[in-house]
Amino acid sequence: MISRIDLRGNTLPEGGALRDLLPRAEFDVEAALEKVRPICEDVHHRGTAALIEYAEKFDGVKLDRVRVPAEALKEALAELDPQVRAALEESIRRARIVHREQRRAAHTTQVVPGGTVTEKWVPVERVGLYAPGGRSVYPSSVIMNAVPAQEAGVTSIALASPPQADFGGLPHPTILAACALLGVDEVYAVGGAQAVAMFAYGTSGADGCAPANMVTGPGNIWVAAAKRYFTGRIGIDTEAGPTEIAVLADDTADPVHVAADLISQAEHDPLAAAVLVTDSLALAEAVEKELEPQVAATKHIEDRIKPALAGRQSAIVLVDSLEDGLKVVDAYGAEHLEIQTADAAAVADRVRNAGAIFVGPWAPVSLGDYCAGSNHVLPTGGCACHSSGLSVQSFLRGIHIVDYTRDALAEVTHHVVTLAEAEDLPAHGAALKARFGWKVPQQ
Ligand code: HSO
Ligand code: ZN
Repeated sequence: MISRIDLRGNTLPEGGALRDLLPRAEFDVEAALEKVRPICEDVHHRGTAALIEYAEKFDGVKLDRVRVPAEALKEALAELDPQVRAALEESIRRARIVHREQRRAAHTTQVVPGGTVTEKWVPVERVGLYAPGGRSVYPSSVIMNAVPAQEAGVTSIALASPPQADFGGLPHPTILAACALLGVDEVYAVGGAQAVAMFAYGTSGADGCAPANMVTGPGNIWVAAAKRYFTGRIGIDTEAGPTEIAVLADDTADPVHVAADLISQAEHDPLAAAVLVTDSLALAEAVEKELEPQVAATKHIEDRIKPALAGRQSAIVLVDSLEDGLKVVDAYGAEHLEIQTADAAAVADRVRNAGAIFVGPWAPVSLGDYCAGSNHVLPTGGCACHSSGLSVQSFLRGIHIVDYTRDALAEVTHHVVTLAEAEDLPAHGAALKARFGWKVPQQ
């Protein structure tokens, strides 16, 4: 069901070669780009009329408007199962606790007497959130996108989600209910690349959507391609690829837990990656054995879990020591990394590359997916080596405010003029000299 990569008895390959041992599944955003380009440009030129046509073509729904009326949000909340409502509220409450603490106050640094640089943090003005429909109707992802934006102070937040034929052309009711709980009341029944285009360009008319400065939220390959298409024009979160879990475990780990956690993320997608890295052959064998009955007992067996576990993106990697295990997981840079070892906190402390780290036996990835308080929008595909998950910081811009007195400027002018001349940019130096009678002030 899952392949083994035995690295024992060998010196580990370095960096890139080590990473290549665990290739990610093919997720060709570049190829999808060609297909989304005309869709995005069509939305640019024809606005809502194009959105309505694509709803019919891709979602099989005839719409006469794309903006979801306020009553539909209220109704979805009224009809939400009370237990689901309670769980969503708890998820929101915990996410708010964590994200509120990420806010940053302005900070002023005195560089020299009379010379200060202040960094102030300003929220993005308008954000478009995307929530997928189809196989991945995740109200939890609406929470994970909306809460950091709201806690950052973004005042204008809109959400787009595909119209569903089964729900009268509205987005899925749990998505609408989650919006109502979060206080997101501007919602559009628009899916795929066309939703990203709607946010990027804006649309006009009574049913129009104002352009957004940033678009975040998970989506399929078309959404990822549209985000790439608009990179540079609007802000985006990191491109979301298939979900992945890595577990670094020793012989103290419980194979039942490890198998359950690997399956939990394989459940998302046939391209999902589940990787166990261990120095214990006994654990590897026990997990292999445990996977069979657990997979057989779950729901999405044939369409997602089996292909995900059997794919070359998933494996059990045997290493000589935890030390080597740390090298492997650092080279891999998993979206989610569980540490299931003795003294797990100390091992977790040594990890450098992971989207989020889950420590010990009582912090499974599924907790983080819903109710840990942490964010579940995390870098995939090895992007954890250079990027972070979604946070309040994602929706803030740090602006430097430079404030110097005459004396403070005079004192440093000779250095500025020297550097300007060294770069053959004399007008740069002149801008300072103009303030001192076209001379460099004496030191
Ligand atoms: N594990 C997914 C998020 C998710 N899980 C949503 C359940 N619902 C990517 O981090
Ligand atoms: Zn998940």
